[in-house]
Amino acid sequence: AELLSSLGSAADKYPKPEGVVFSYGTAGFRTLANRLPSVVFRAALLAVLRSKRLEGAAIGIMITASHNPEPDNGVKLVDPAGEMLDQSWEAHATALANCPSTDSLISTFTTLAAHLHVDLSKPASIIYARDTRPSGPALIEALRGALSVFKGNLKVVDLDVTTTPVLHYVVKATNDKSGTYGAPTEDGYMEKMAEAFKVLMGSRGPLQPLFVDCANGVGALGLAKLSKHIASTLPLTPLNDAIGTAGALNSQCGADFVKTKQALPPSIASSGILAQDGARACSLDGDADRLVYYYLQDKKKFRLLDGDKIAVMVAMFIRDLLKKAKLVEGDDALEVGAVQTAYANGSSTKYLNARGVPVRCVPTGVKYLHHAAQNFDIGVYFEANGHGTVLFSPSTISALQSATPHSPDEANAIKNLLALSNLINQAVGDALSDMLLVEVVLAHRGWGAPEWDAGYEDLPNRLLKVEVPDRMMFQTTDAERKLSHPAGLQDLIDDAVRKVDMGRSFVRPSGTEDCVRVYAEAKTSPEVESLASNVSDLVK
Ligand code: 16G
Ligand code: ZN
Repeated sequence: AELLSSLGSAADKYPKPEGVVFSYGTAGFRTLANRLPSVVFRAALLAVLRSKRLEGAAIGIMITASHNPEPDNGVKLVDPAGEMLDQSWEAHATALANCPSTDSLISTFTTLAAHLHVDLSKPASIIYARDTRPSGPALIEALRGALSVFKGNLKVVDLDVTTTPVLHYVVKATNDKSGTYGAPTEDGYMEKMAEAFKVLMGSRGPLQPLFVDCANGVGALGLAKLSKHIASTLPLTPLNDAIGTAGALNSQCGADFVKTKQALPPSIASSGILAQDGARACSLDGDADRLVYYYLQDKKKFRLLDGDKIAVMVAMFIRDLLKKAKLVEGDDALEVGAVQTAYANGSSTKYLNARGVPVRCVPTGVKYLHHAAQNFDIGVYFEANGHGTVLFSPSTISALQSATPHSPDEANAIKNLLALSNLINQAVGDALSDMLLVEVVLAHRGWGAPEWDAGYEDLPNRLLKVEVPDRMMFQTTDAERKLSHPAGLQDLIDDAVRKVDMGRSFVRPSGTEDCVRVYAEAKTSPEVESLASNVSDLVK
């Protein structure tokens, strides 16, 4: 009763804006920041409920809107293993966020606690962080307002301004009972990555400096910290690191800009730095969980090395290490598999299939990829947009730890595989960790960006946004590759696809914007343009 009355007075400070319907989507709640204080307050309440339900395991809360424009913000919850919030709890988040009044909030909170068998007297533990958005501090106030209701029985860790993957890591490390995952701090994470990077690099390097576009976001801070540990092997040159400049975040730069525009950020184009011999660059997004690479072919032509290119290169590298470790045949064989979405370029899927790497296709959104990747001994997952990581199953780790090598080469391969499992974030994709991974593979192969790029040629592709009266009319099946509704539409799309060489196209409702997305690929650019516009016309 005391709890509910302090909940009431705290909640009164953060009324729900009228006429807005909130929904916990693929990446939590995300919208204009000024609509979000009540949502953050309520998301924090749910985080406390979840922690109490899980015997006080630490739950993470991240305030970020990733690659969205600066006026947006968002909130998402992180489960104890460092993964996205369990899907069955998303509806509870949505229910709390949409309560119209304090009274209905209190009753929904009470009902939820009862339904979910939460003992409110249990301890709870919350870890939170935010990105660099100017709206962050006000939302953190709302979050603290909710936490203050549970005083005494609540352990709180404030990570202040940091990247999304750092928060996921700290949550996972905090809950790791064995204490072997790493120190549960940002420094602990940087040290763990740097250590593994050094093992993998051995006597290689120093490498040519890497240009890193930080999207004018929080990745700039993470990059600077990481740089201190590894600069002697991999010199890093930050670009677009103006975190204090109003309006700069994700504007004309960052991974999303580069991937959607398939072009250099104007600031990088005009600087001419990529015309230097062997120059390569990468872009992070606004919370540093997406990464794409690029370079100029013959110092002129922009060439994108996206999530698919990363996945293919990394999967083949790991497979080769497994071969060297003599772990691809027999009873103790370990399998590396890849998980993609329908957006993966057809050429990447074909490349992996042709080399015997199993590929699974799942719906868009990290949570689907992550879970599918857990079914492989070593699961490589990347969305084409640069979200991704590589998961080593617990039994794979113990198999590697207990393997008996019969030669120095085998021993070396095993050591490198274990170091990879430490370098790569096991909780969620991290642009900084993925960047080190790419650099390690390039260094081992003795490749620059052009050699990496030469593996396969992307099919020309096009992604269009179509505004429709009701995007929920569009229902998908077969991992979003086909429409089940509206009836008959898929047949028309199939007809359009048949008209072009090597055509592929699909339509899905966006999980983050009020529109449907049309993807098309085909053998030539003119064919892909016509396919994309034909399918868009069918959808309108
Ligand atoms: C979210 C997803 C991202 C996905 C994107 C698709 C997470 C953490 N993020 O940002 O993986 O690519 O949505 O957006 O899952 P869309 O549904 O608007 O196409
Ligand atoms: Zn992001």
